[in-house]
Amino acid sequence: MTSDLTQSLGSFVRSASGKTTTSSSNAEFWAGMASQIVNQIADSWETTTGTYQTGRQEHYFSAEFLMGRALLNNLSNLGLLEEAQAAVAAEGADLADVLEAEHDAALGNGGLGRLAACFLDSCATMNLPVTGYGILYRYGLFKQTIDSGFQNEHPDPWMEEGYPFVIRREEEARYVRFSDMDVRAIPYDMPITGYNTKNVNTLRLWKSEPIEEFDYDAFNSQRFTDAIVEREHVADLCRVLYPNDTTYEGKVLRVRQQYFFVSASLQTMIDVYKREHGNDLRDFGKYNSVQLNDTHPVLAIPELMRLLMDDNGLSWDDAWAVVQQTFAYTNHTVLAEALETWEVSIFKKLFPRILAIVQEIDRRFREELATAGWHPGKIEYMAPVSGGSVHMAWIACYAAFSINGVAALHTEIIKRETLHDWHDIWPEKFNNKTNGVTQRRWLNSCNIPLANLLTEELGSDAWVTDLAQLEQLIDRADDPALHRRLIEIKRSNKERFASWVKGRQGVDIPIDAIYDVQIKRLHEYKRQLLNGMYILDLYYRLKDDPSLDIAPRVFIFGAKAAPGYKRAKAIIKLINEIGRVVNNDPDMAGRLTVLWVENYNVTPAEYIIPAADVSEQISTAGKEASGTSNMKFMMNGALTLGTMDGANVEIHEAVGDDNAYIFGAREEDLPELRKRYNPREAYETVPGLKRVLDSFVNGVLDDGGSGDFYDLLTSLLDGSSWEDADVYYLLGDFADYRDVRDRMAEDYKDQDKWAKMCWVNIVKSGRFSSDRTINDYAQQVWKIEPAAI
Ligand code: C3B
Repeated sequence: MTSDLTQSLGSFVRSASGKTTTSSSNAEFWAGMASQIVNQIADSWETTTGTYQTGRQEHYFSAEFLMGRALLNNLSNLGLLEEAQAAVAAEGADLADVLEAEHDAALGNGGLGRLAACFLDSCATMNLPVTGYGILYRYGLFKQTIDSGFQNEHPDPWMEEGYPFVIRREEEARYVRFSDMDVRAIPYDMPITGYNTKNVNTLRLWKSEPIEEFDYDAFNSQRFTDAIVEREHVADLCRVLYPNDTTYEGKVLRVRQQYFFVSASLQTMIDVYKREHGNDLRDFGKYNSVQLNDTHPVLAIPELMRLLMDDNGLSWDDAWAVVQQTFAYTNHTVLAEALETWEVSIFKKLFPRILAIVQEIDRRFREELATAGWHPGKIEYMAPVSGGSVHMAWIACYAAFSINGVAALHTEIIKRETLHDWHDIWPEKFNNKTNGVTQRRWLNSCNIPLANLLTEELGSDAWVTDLAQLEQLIDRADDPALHRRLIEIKRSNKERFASWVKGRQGVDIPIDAIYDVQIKRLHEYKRQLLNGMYILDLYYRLKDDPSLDIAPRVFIFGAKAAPGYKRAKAIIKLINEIGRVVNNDPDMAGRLTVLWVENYNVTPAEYIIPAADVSEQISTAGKEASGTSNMKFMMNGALTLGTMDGANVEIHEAVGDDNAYIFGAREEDLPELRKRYNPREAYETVPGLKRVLDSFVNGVLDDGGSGDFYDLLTSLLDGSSWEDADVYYLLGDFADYRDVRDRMAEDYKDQDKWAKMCWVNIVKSGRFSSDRTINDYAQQVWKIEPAAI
């Protein structure tokens, strides 16, 4: 019997391509099948939306959703993989090639955006009434090329050729007003399927368009260019995702983007509320709550005040009560440069009414704290408006009923430092929600051989929706036959990755080697440079003593640097220079290989992670809020080489000392250590370190005459003053990192021991599923219940 998919695929593909299926390209097959999926889920989608709207709902506001590819994920969720394979084959094409034709939806920078995407997957799978709201950027995160070792950036017009997974909802457009322009906000809804459920949740992405198609007056009066320029201004709003991760730029366009999407989203929520529950908005917070993903959507707070008061007649006090019931805030970083503050003048220019509301929030805040007897200095520091700036995090902390960090250590640090004034006054608002990742994408779909093994061992695939089930398999850790299978699976994943790299970048890498991986945004605190320094040191050691018996190594990097982050770009060049030296030295052939994976993104991660043996999580302790790739590696059987930072602490706790490689200064010791710290002394005394650092400037590595490597060296040895020399403590941690990394590579030689450690990591990864995280949010913060259709 032919299935539904097989019967109709041909017509969907022909509709997409306007050609016979024989002459349709893989991209056209992709488009046809994507439409076919939307067609299949349309009824359930509408039902789900309707069902959610009658009860209490959660709304996830985020400027970023790093979705990656959608087709495979949807096929797998809907249980249609095999059918799809057969359907495509029946038309003479190959499903793997069709899937490979899809562009990543890279509407995010890094961890924060990918977390939002994992959360949506978990919410849909758990039938939770949660809707995501964001921006339909025309250009996603830039495409990276590496040319002579340098990063170059190129635009990413990800949906220019059509993208069937977003549906334009003309009838649900809203208006968003700025002082200098009014724009139409048009929602593009993306269906979010869950695993093995009929529910289909929604990600609503807003696009800006001019209110009038065209200004014919301007056109007719020969001001043709004016008419065009005006349209372009409006389109500019959603044109591009700001490519900064953990830093912000005080740019007018960015604050416009933020206001645009939160205003449109709140307007929809209010309209739905009125339709379902009547016109008295004082109960709005009974039916709705909003999670603010970092400070990017915090303008929602004054905007909801405005909508409730100006458009719906609520008093200040009633509106503020609603606001305080509605918003919860997640902090994602302790880095000072990430705390958004906007000049008052920008607010004055864009939306004076919002500024007036923020100033009134500020006035009342100051009054409340003064009445409670708090110190004037403290009040001034915490005030929403001070020093000519609006402090978005302070507005969030004041208005929100919940403030959370993203890993246990991170939450402790924000309570103690970043947000300690707030914790002094409102300790009950604070809670921790350790991040998680979806095992559907990050294990079940991307590592099929391992997924099959787990299902076989467990006797069912229950782990796909309940990852903690794997823990039952802990007593299998000592079985040598199981070790063999794990090793074989890892090897086959390495082959798959190597051939993908070969096809993409034209380079060959050895298969039988330790795959040692660091993939994440390029940032000084993440210390990719420390990783590079180790490689260079190992290279010199092998040159000194070619008889050194080490396991062959492939060092894999993937990272984008913010285009304006000069030092991060210098580090990319430096690592590529180390690669050039190592990869071109015949003595290193088959022993050391350095690979830079260009244009790192969600899809490359899906190839890299299953092939990895070592997960580099080496940030300076206290700086990485959580990390999430650490969790993905763990569930794919890679071992963590990490500092006691972010969620590494909890991974270490889950697997124990014997199954993780921890090194480096502890967060609680760093202040004392730093007082006595002299990087120049480390440079002189730590064996090998001088040789490594000297190569930055002695001609071994070539920065193309830019002086960038000299700057890197200076930042490590001298800084601009003794206080900021080597702020991220690379030289302080170098020796310990080298010892532990060497020991790890030694341990790899005992393959049974290694496989056993991998197994422990896999089966203990349950608590790092985003299902666990979302369950915690749903019960403790959002107070929502599953609503299966
Ligand atoms: C990141 C943090 O840097 C990571 O430690 C964390 O795991 C993720 O968020 C998710 O919580 N982060 C980011 O990607 N972008 C920011 N602007 C701030 C934090």
